[in-house]
Amino acid sequence: MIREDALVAEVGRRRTFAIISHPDAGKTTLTEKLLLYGGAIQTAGQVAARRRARSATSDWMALERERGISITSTVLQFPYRHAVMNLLDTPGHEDFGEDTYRTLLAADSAVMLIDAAKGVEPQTKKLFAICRARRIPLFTFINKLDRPGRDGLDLLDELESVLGIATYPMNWPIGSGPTFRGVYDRRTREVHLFERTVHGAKRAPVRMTDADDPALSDLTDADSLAQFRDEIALLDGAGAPFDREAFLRGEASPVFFGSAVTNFGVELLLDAFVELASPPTSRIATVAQERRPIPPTSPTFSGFVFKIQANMDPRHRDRVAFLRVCSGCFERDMTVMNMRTGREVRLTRAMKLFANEREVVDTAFAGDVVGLANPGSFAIGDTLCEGLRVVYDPIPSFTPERFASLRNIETTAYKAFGKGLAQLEEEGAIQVFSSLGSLRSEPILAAVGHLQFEVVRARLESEYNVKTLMSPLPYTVIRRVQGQHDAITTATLPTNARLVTDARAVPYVLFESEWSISLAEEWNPLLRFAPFEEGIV
Ligand SMILES: Nc1nc2c(ncn2[C@@H]2O[C@H](COP(=O)(O)OP(=O)(O)OP(=O)(O)O)[C@@H](O)[C@H]2O)c(=O)[nH]1
Ligand SMILES: [Mg+2]
Repeated sequence: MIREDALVAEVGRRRTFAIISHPDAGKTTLTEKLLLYGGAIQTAGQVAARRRARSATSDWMALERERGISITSTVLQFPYRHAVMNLLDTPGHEDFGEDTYRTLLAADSAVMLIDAAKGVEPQTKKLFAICRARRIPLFTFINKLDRPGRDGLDLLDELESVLGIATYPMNWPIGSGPTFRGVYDRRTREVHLFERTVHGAKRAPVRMTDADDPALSDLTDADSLAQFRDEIALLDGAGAPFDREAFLRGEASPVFFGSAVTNFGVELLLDAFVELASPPTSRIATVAQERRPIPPTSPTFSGFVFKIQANMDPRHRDRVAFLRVCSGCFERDMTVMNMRTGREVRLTRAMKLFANEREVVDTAFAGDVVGLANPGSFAIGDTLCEGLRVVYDPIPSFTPERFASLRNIETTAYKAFGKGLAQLEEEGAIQVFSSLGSLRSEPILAAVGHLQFEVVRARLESEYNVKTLMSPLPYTVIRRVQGQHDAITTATLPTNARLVTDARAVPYVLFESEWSISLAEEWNPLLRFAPFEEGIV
């Protein structure tokens, strides 16, 4: 077993964080540049790459590369200075919000991206609310400064008024769009001047001068310089110093300005991040029916599965469970208890993850994310532990709002169809129901957003070689039916409602409207039509 001081030192080096925002603000681009500055990759791949250019590391799925959007969250582990970074790139699109939500549960802090031209967008608000509820420390990166954007002060004002978080600009831009020349670091009072490099693929040259350096006037026009100096005077005059405690409580966010695509400001963000972001902290778990915090440096290992992904590596075509280590030290070959199944599992095949690349891992510490080969032993939300029996809170499923039936076109491929659908359901990419009582009927897929359906069809075809036909169904509401088995199977339902079950034979009813639910309630007084998921944050 690892010595206590060694464990404390290892945990203290961990920085586990998610990058979040509304779609297209530049999360994957920033991820790529963080990897570049972290020395984890040599050349940054372009998002929405032109032909032959390398694609972004974290958008590894064929469909992501085709469409230039992130569909699934990605884990990238790399060392930076004294720290070990566990970076989680998340998809911004709300249809994939459940995956982003689960990934945020594994993070200790987050970097929120804001498009300088657009400000606080709807999906950013939703993700912010999740961070706020969990009091996750939040960094803000205002991106795309190379393009004409909104005024810095105006953006800060919006962050404060719309999100209700205090802001503290760590650096400040000089000019914007075509006149953007760099950023001024308010702590060191240095000006970092950046130059564009071809496609932003190499390290940006950085030169420093004094803030009052008259050379500044040679670099930018008089108007931009005057505005910059006025704004700095205003910020300095406003006074309050950066409050690290408020930041750690999730109440104040340090703000950075930059342009991920051209590398502006990325290194400054990374350096401040390593210094300010907190290492893993205690997490609440249930121990013998009692809720209590489990410190990350507790000597016994524990963690939970927050994500499952099949077919990440076309050479292996296996399923990987993503485990967030919450306490202690993980060792390969260790035997742990899966608290859901009550079974002991030996963790023989564990890997360090770098997007879809993997490497055998022998040890990992609280804060790390480890990939476990998953031949069906793990499900999302499972707690694994050694010694002390702890259970981390279950991960709720989002309530689906869209439904469709799915047909396998080539009946010969029925085995692959069943397997593909089961594995994608296990990932939480989709939920699958079947009509009660009719074994041979087509499966009914349920999702929060339409894009999930498209992804499932495309992945069934590319990963399982199964062609399918999908027909949308008119249902919009799902309710869990509670009551006696016989009363459920003989329930009188409105003609446009349908009784279905999930893979564990739990009965649900699909309705087209709330009004239809009232009818069902009236006709079946012995049954309860409960919300799909009770108690989601
Ligand atoms: N001009 C400019 N464009 C940028 C910058 N950063 C990213 N982009 C572009 O914005 C688009 C979206 O970038 P992504 O990094 O894929 O955005 P994302 O936030 O990961 O998007 P989703 O994962 O789909 O939510 C791409 O075309 C990028 O090249 C920037 O600093 N300046
Ligand atoms: Mg992305």
